[in-house]
Amino acid sequence: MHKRISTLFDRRGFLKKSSLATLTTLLGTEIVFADKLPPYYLPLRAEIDPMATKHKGLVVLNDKPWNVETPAHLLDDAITPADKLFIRNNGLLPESITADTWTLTINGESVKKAKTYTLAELKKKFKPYTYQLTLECAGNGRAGYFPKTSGNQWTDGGVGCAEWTGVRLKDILADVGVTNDAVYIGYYGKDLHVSLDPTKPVISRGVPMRKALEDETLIAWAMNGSPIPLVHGAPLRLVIGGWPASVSGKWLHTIAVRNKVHDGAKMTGKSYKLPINPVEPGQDPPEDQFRIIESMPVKSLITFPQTGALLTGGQPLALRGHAWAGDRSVRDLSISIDFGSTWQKADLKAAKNRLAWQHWSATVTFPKPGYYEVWARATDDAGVSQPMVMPQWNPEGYCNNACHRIAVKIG
Ligand SMILES: Nc1nc2c(c(=O)[nH]1)N[C@H]1C(S)=C(S)[C@@H](COP(=O)(O)O)O[C@H]1N2
Ligand SMILES: [Mo]
Repeated sequence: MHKRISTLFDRRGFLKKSSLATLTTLLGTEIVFADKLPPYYLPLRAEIDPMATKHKGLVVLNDKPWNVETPAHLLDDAITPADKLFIRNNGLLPESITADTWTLTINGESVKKAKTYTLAELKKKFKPYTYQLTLECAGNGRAGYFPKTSGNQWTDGGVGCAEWTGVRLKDILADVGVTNDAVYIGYYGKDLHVSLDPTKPVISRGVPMRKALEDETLIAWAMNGSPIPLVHGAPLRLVIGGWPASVSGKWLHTIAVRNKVHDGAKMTGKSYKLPINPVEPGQDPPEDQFRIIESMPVKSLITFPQTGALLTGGQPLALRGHAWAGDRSVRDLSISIDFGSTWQKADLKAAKNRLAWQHWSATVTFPKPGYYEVWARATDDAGVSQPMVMPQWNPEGYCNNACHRIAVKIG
């Protein structure tokens, strides 16, 4: 423990002034008897429990930092409600958020002149837009890879599609003035590294200008018509649908317009990258043989019934769920009840807007009592389908878009 947090203490083991300031900010209040803290003692902190506002059926994969997924059957709503949206934090929640004084700064090598807006100015100066946007963690599905890869073992529930309201990043960038050499944007948020060391960056990712300038790329202050919940990035976040949700920066205070590929935390090394060439499962190629994940692959969920359902024979079963395909749209959703031997087309609806998930429904009839699996398989508008069981293995366990499968027993 001493070693990991040693940067917080001075040589005699007292909390440094800067560490105390960090803690005070984090707690949102003064530590009254700070001068009485024993050497090398780190206050426990009265952390806000993000699970207090969540549906009881969500599954905590990690609480330091919080990583929480939503079982598929709880993703049945057309638009994911706040209490059912997955949580993926890389650091500690910033707890003393003040919407009144919050600002967004646009800076970087490729702006004509850096500019800062208050939240109120953003709301007044630019036209607001509302879009349903699918956010999926690139690590969603990691638990399905064999051999096992390290990281949070997400099954199917690191995804959701909420309705976000805010202003277009492209409108803000036009107001600031971007130079011709702009290549990428990078975000900065107010969360803290788990070590409490304020000099350690948590996550600072971004996207190329072509994605940053899309109509649906929002600087959002509302989710499903209400202020964004703390755990989802209050009071302001970047929301970029269709790409790894790691590019949708929470607790957003700064966007840098870069003249090169953004090199913030978790943009370098192998984070959020896939091998350029297929690798043998278990092999880990050198860093220069990886590429940054951009649009997420085609995928779908069966949200009704819940896996393990016991049904009485004879009646047809109505199934439903959602399908999405990164920057693309989904053109077909098919269902199999015989382990992928034959497929039946589902009724697939168009998306409410670009980058929102699409809803599907289907009715199946089981020939006789017994055990079945229902498999769902989506195909995108470029003709690419989900792999049935496991896609190309990769060392970080990203982008597992294998068909979602549920078990049903007909009695
Ligand atoms: N500032 C900040 N932004 C962040 C993260 C974070 O840890 N800190 N996590 C990212 C990752 S990896 C994901 S998958 C999404 C999760 O968004 P959610 O928790 O609102 O579902 O937020 C992204 N934005
Ligand atoms: Mo993520």
